[in-house]
Amino acid sequence: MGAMTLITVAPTGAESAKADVPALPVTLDELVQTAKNCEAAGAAVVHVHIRDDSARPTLDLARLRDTVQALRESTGLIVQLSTGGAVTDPYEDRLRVLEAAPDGCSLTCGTVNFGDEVFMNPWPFMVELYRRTRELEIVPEFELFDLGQVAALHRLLDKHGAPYGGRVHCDLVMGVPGGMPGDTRTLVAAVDALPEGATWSATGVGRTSLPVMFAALSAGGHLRVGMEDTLTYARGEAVASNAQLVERAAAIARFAQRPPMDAAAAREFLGVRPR
Ligand code: KMH
Ligand code: ZN
Repeated sequence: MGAMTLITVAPTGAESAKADVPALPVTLDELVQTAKNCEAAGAAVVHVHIRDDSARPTLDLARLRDTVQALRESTGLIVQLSTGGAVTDPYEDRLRVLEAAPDGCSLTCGTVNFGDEVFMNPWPFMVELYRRTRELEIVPEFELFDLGQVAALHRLLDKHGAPYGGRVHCDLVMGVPGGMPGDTRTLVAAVDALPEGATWSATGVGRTSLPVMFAALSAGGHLRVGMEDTLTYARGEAVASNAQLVERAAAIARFAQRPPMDAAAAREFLGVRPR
């Protein structure tokens, strides 16, 4: 079998308001339906942020547990919970996310300016989160918003050993105002700096979505798409649904002779514990 593309969908995020973006999945039913549609379109991983009854971001543990269970019942997707949450979430709440027992979680490798705000990931928090992923057998995905975070990932692995599952998989999050730009030369520099043997996906926020997608495919990487990162499909055209973004990514991956990986193959690829 030739090389395949892991597609992750990040359908919701913590930044957009439902009132501004009606297509954003914010209820459990909307999230589950979105996940099913995205799996059918070629996604293998879902990166999950949830909302409360008022559609505001929450890290409520009972809701997170219900979400993990519902996604497992309705899809074969690998369920990756965000430990980034919203920029206002306290560290303790972000650590507690792991108690919802997802397959995987995000782990951002450093603090970064995030638009007008700051996304805080100080070293002691990273280390404690990493320690808990190993203890609870949850596969971390290392989120890298700039090149300094790549250096911090090396430091984490050098000091604290390999992740649960034995694979190092990273996601380059590019084009955040305050982080690394979403262009090919920066992507190549980041990929060159990754730990030996690491695999990686890339996502370009906003208008960097397509350049980053093409650069990632040409450099042998994998893709993350979704309304967490991208709300405009084309000039002047709002994204209609997360599945629309996954369909486009899957089509481009097929053109590149790197068709989407299904969830079973992705489990093996990421070292995720069998269900
Ligand atoms: N919402 C951002 C502050 C993650 O999910 O781990 C952080 C974020 C990263 O989305
Ligand atoms: Zn996220």
